[in-house]
Amino acid sequence: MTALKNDRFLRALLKQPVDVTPVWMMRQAGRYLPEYRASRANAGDFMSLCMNPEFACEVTMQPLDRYPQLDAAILFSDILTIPDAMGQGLYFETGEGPRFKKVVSTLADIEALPIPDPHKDLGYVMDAVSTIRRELNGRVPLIGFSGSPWTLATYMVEGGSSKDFRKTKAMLYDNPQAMHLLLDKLAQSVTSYLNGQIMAGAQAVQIFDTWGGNLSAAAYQEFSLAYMRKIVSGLIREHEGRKVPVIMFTKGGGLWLESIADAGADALGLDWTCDLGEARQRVGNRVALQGNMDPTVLYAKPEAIRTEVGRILASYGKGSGHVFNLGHGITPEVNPEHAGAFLRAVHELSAQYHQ
Ligand code: 1CP
Repeated sequence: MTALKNDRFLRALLKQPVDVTPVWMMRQAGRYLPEYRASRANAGDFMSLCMNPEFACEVTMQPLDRYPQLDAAILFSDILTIPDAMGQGLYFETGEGPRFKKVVSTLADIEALPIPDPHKDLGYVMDAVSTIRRELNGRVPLIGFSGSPWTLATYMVEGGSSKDFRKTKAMLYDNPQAMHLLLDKLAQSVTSYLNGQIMAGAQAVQIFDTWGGNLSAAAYQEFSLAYMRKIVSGLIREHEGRKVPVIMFTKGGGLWLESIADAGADALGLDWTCDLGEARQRVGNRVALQGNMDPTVLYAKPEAIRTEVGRILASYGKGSGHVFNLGHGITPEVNPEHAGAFLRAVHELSAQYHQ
C-alpha cells in the first residue's frame, strides 16, 4: 500500500482542514479530450474501453496527466454495467445514447432478474479499479461509483435514455410493488458492487442519482432516497486504515437537501441550480458539499470562468467541507484549455479561504 501524496479531496469530504479547495470534474475522462477519442478509436468502441482494464486505466489517467491540478481520479466505467450484468444486454449505437436489448416491463421480468456477483459478473470493473490504483501509485485518491437504484431503473424500464420517463413513471404509479422489488434488487446489487470496488482499492464512492430530481417530492423519498439510504447503511466505511467517504449526488435535488443530508452520506453533490452558501447553511455540519458550477460556463472565456469560480468560492466562504466540481458532467464540446483555466482558478482563488 503506497501512502497518498495528495489527500485534500478525502480530507475535505470529512471536513478536515486543507490548504486549497480540492477539485475534480464529473466526466473528466471523456469526449472533450482528443486523447480520449484516440483511445476509444483504438479500443473499437466505448464498451471495449470499459471492459479492458488496461484501456480503462489509460483513459482514467489522461485528464490527470493533462491537468496536474486534479485532486482525484474517477474510475472509467459506466453506471449501466449493473443492468448489463443482470442480463439486459447493454449496447451503444454510434452518436446515440445507451440502449438495452431487453426491457423490463412486468413483475415476472423483475422477479427473473439476478443479483450480479461483483467478482464473477463484474470482474472487469474490479480489475480496472486495482489496475488504476496501482498506476496512480498514491498520486491522488481514486473514486469508485454506481448509479442510484432509481436512475438505473429508468434505463432498464425505458430500454435506454428518456425525456419523460413515461414507462418508468407508469410502472411506479400502476404497480408500486413491482417497482419496489426492482429497486430493492438494484439496491442489493449496488451495495455489493460498491463494496467490491472499495475492497479493490476505491478510496471514496459516489452514487449518481441523475434522474432523482425528476420525481415528485413524495416519490423521491419513497422510490429514490430510501434505497440510497439502504445502500449507504450497507457500505464498508473504512478500509486500509482510512475512512471511505460516500458522496450522494441527486441532480435536481436542491429542494430536498435537508432530508438528503440525513441519509447517511458524508457529502452531497449539488447541481448549479442552488446557491452553495445557502446549501451550506441548510445542511449545517452534517455533510460536506461538492459542486456546483454550471458546466456550460466552460463555453465562456477563461476570464469569465475565473469570475464564476471566485463567486462560488465566496458563496461557500471560509473553511473546509467543500470539494469544487461542476454541477453535472463536462460536455464533449468544451475546449480542453477552458477546463484547465477552471481547475487553475479553483486552486489559485481558494487559498484565501483556508488560512
Ligand atoms: O461515446 C462515448 O465515448 C461514451 C460517452 C460516455 C462516457 C465517457 C458514456 C456513455 N459513459 C461515459 C463514462 C462515465 N459515465 C463515467 C466515467 C468517466 C468520468 O467521469 O471521468 C461516469 C462516472 C459515468 C456515469 C454515468 N453514465 C451517468 C451518471 C452521471 C451523469 O452524467 O449524470 C449516467 C446517467 C450514465 C449513462 C450514460 N452513459 C453514457 C452516456 C452518454 C450516458 C447518458 C445517457 C443519458 O443522458 O441518458
